[in-house]
Amino acid sequence: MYSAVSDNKFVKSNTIAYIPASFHGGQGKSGVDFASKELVKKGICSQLEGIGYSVRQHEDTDCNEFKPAEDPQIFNAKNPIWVSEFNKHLSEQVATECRAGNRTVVVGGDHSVAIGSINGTTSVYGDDMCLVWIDAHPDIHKLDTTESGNIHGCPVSLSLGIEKNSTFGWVVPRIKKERLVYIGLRDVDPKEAMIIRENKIKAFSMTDVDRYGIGKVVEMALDHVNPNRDLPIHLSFDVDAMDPTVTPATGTPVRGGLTFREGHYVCEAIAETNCLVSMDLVEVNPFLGNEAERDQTVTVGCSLIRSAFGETLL
Ligand SMILES: [Mn+2]
Repeated sequence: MYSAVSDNKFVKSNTIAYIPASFHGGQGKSGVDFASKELVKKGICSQLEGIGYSVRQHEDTDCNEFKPAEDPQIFNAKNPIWVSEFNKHLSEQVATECRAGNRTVVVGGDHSVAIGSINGTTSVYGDDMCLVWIDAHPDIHKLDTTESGNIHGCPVSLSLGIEKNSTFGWVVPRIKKERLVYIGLRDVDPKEAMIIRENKIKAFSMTDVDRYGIGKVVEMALDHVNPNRDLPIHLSFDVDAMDPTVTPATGTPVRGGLTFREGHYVCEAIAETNCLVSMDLVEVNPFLGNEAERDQTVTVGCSLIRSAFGETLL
């Protein structure tokens, strides 16, 4: 039987832990917390079994259990305690699976869930882990630079330690600046652009995708963070990296994104490194758009995950 399970350099088990991160408090639109259930309904777990994995499906967590009675803003940043407490729980879930030697796929939820997902994986894989961030936005705001106040725009700065705050005191910022790379950027706030430049973070915008083609961009990105392809990779994939014609049901769509094939190619090329140990798939919002748009976005979410875990066209 066909199997996509590769000879991974870090993970020996063929188990993937499917971990719902049904959380919407990192931004203002409800619905994103229902995405994980929709991917399950679409058959993501049986699809992964179909390509050779054994899937451990975690139960959905009710994010309201983590909502405090009082949650004052930090500067503009909204729901800081809620975001922190949900992610602390998620981090422990992810760490337990990584420690057991399993791959993890965290399905959001908004992109703030990367805080817990990354803290969990790096607590096991250490500070040489590479972070490949596929997104229209860099999500590298500090709590005092975000104008929207939505913490889904801040997970990168918390994971790198560019932002430190006692509310997120449990987060250990293990990702090194030189181990982070972006692909797909096209909506960058001036203050974020300044943080990227000051910290000399490698970023490939859509202009680079146009200029070099996606194949060359992914190769350059991996050469930067993982030149010998011997370090573990965490892939954090925001579906708004894709063009809105491909994944319309998402909270902050930006035109001019990755095509269907470009997005899948990124996942396929990362799978080929045999270094991928964990992934986030975030910002699918099944409350947005019409029925066909929602269905299409969920379907593409499933196929991006399959590609990252080794499904190939031939
Ligand atoms: Mn994002």
